[in-house]
Amino acid sequence: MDISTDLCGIALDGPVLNGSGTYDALAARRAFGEALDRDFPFSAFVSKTITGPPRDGNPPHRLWETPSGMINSIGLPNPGLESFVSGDLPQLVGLPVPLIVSVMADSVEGFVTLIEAVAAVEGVAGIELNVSCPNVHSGLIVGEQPTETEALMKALRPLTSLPLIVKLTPNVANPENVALAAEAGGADAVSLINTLKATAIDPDRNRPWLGAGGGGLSGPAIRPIALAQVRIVSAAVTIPVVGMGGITDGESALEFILAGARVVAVGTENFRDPAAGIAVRNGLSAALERRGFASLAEAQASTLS
Ligand code: RRO
Repeated sequence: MDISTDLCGIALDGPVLNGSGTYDALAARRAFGEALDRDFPFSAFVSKTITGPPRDGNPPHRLWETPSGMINSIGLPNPGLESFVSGDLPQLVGLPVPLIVSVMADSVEGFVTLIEAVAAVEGVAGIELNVSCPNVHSGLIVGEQPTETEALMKALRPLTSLPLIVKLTPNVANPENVALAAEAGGADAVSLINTLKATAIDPDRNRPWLGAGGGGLSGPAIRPIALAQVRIVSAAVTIPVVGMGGITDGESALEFILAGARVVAVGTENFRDPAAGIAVRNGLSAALERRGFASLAEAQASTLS
């Protein structure tokens, strides 16, 4: 089964990526060594989101398991741009697959600094702009406003010829309006969905379980919402869509392709099984074959809108 594809010019040997922040490729390399490079679980790797200044992240607890899902309140801990560029980034460009670096800032100027620094590094294949984290409260959430999203993209687009992928929030009534704004501003692709705002209460302490009070829900519990949003967004825009939200196996990956996603990403399932990407890739080939598709491209083209 030929499952090779591309994402806005990035050639991929398969359509399964990781969701940003759900898989630590450097820790996995330390744990699994060369075996990991021989069968890396994803066809492109998306880094954890990086900010300009270093961040500690949210107070504990940061994770809460729900029926068929997980709430995270991680709060974007990261070493900051400078340390990332000199430390993790040179190792990440050495992974056996294309690297997409995820960045986030609370101002246009902050995004400019991040993009200029990351785009200058040889071997970076693309940049994902995270305008949708539910756990960072910096006033206006750019990705909730089409006008803000378009203005941001218009400011950033001239800075690099690398593909720019905008990570959309599901926490809006009409995600297609934000996607259309990203496209109008020059985005090469959109990825969705980020997590859904959620909380969990600890009745014994009579307060939220998560240290920051709430977080973002992910996992199979959100898959039907993700599928609906991928379907409506991919019907609205002409740029490719990276679909994610509760993918656990080949069948659920195929659901996203048929909903209009060009490629898919595995997130929460990586916490349960670090080799989930391999199972999803192999399962997708089998699922395509069972449905009589001759290739992934045929399934991508068969999408109903
Ligand atoms: O770090 C986080 O808390 C986080 C981020 Br940046 C994001 O984009 N989505 C999410 O669920 N958690």
